[in-house]
Amino acid sequence: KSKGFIFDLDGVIVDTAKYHFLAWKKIANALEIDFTLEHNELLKGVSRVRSLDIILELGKVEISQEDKNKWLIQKNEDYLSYLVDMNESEILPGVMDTLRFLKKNNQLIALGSASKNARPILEKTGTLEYFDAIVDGNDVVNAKPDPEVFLHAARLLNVANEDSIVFEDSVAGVQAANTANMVSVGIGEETTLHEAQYIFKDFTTIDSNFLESLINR
Ligand code: G16
Ligand code: MG
Repeated sequence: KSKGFIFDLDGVIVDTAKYHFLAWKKIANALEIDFTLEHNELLKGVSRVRSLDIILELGKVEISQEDKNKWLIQKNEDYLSYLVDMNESEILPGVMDTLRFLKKNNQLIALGSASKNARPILEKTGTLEYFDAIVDGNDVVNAKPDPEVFLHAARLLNVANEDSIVFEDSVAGVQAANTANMVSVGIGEETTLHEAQYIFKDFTTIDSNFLESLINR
């Protein structure tokens, strides 16, 4: 029987985390708020609206809802400007091999992303066809660390939560996977993602033996 492999998007399939960072940094600077790469970890996997609130909290700055909406629009316009020329070269190393291996072994694949820009990114990178189900920021009410996005994905794949494996680069996403009783595989640094059941630096260090062990567990 097939397992459900659920992939986060930003920072797992594509290297868009750097574009989110640049777009947020511009806004933080405009608001005279110090914003470092370390602060940025707090934003990974977190919704756009919540991300702005976190930045404002960091700077102890309060602004009106009207101004928030203005910055949210600007953030997305700036972010989208980085995606205009996006193509398959932005797929992170080892990801395609993993997707192909899972497909070849008749496994189910879903996207579980907080982003509202997920579909165009999958289209531009030519990865859309690998996904049996897509759940993104347009489909869920509660953002990670709430498990809603992954629970929804498993339901669409028609697999049990226990038979689902989540690949995540964010702390919030790892927590969401754990709460959902799914296998959490952190992609990134051990120091940041220590709550994950397994941690790999990137997909080039995930071999077919490991994937087979997940399929047969
Ligand atoms: C991503 C990023 C977050 C971003 C969120 C919303 O989630 O990790 O930094 O704030 O999506 O993105 P957008 O502004 O495009 O709707 P994920 O879950 O794919 O890592
Ligand atoms: Mg991510």
